[in-house]
Amino acid sequence: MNVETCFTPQGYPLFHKPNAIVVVIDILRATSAITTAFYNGVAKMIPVANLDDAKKYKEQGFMVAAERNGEIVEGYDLGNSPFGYMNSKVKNQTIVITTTNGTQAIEAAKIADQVIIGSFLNMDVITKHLKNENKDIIFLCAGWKNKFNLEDTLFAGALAESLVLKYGSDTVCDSTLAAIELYKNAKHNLYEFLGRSSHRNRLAKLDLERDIKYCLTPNQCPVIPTLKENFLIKL
Ligand code: 3SL
Repeated sequence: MNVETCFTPQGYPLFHKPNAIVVVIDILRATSAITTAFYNGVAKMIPVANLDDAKKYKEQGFMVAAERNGEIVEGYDLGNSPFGYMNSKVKNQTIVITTTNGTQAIEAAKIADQVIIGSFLNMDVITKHLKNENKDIIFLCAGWKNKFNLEDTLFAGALAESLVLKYGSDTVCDSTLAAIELYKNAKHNLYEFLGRSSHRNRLAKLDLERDIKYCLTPNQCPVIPTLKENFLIKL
């Protein structure tokens, strides 16, 4: 098992290996919101990278979640808060989703054999799945507008640490080693560690501290969303 970490969607082509499992990571908040959605009974999600495609789905009558720069895009049904999915209205629905970075990362990974959605909320089930599959792994961090971010890297480090500690690994690339070291420094208080990070502050200004705390709490939603063709479904 070879464990690599790619810090931005744009970098993904450098890492792509057809048979590897790609774990898409956007802790604040897209992959946390998607994980929460499936845990609360959403049947299917259709991730789209741009607002034009989201608009077409909206015109066809789909329920659409649209977020840009942390805020719900006017005219859409949901934004990107996990709490928006803790509602019986979403049960058994197919929901289209577009977000600033998370859905760009999913789009970049679409060419892989297996794409799964990772967050602290489903950390242990993801770790077990990766172990059982025993394939090469690429952690694909959504980052922020194709730049590095701290929270996605911390989660890549958390997963890598638990895989390597529990099960060993053949190769770990330098970016994964860096992610593990960061996580070791942060794990005692992730929220505090992220205190000066850009996206935590961006969301705090939007009064979304509650979302941040929730997204950093492990194992609240033991489900694995996975991409099948253009849909996300529960594995
Ligand atoms: O970048 C994204 O895709 C979003 O997760 C950003 S936000 O947390 O909704 O602001």
